[in-house]
Amino acid sequence: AHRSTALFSVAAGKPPEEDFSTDMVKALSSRPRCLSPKHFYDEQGSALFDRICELPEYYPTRTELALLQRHAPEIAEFMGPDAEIVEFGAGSLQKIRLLLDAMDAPRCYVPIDISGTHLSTAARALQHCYPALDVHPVVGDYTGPLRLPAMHRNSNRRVGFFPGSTIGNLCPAEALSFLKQARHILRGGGLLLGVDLIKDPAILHAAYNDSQGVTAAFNRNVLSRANRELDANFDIDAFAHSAFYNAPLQRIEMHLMSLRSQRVRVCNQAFSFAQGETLHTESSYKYTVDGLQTMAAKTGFEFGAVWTDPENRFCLCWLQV
Ligand code: AVJ
Repeated sequence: AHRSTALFSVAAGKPPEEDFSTDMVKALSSRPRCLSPKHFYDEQGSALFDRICELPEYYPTRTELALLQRHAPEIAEFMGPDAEIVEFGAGSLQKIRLLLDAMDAPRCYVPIDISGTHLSTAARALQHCYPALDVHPVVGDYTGPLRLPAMHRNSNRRVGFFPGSTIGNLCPAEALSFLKQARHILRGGGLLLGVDLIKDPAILHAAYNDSQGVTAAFNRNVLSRANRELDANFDIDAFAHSAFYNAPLQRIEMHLMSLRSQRVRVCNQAFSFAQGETLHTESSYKYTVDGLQTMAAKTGFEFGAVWTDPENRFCLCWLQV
């Protein structure tokens, strides 16, 4: 029988929309101005991100999919039979299919994502393809304290999946505390982590400055979202997409740069931008395999296996609890 995927458990913390208004006002009030990249993902932002994943310059998604495809049997061994899988930042639920197809009787799948409508649509589609799997979507921010549904009764272990180099959105200290929390939740299992690797800055630059301008539209959408949800009056064309590799900090930074001096209204408050002033909208940290190993060791995880592509662009690793 098909189970209903319409009911969500909500992760602890504020609803995403309320969080957006608080964070945006805070970002505009402080210097430097910095907003969490989680606010990119309203419905339109999630759709734009799905388009980014298909861009010729954006290599991470297709590289990781190839790694998953190629090593799924080995990964499935690590995950073990009768597992419950928790995915952090699950998005469109495409990658998990490669694992589900290789796994022995996966019992339950708990995708967590901040983009509620997008998640609900994707969860319904997945449930339809895997009728025996208990799909239990959770809407919310998984970097805060989490309230997960109790472990599935027919499952004996809980494993995690954190693909897409989403961990790169966390600064190193936040990444550490996320991994510590994950390790606590995943008692008895392990975590499959997908991470983008440090490489030729020209390749990184192209991935965040695509020729079709989809990444620019994705970045600017956070201002459109403010206009839609926060009664803001951003002149979207007066902000330029800026993305560059910050080598000392080993991260891509995305900013929105004011092209002229201007004033904007957000939530009934006025803010001014000088020409060239930016709103920092995202950091995307890049790692080395050694760096990941060191980080994992600090959190108590055991490094089980590492898989990389021939060009060393991306890596998947299994962290044993
Ligand atoms: C979802 C954080 C992995 O940093 O590559 C893609 C988001 N931003 N293009 C990334 C993103 C601009 C993406 N992550």
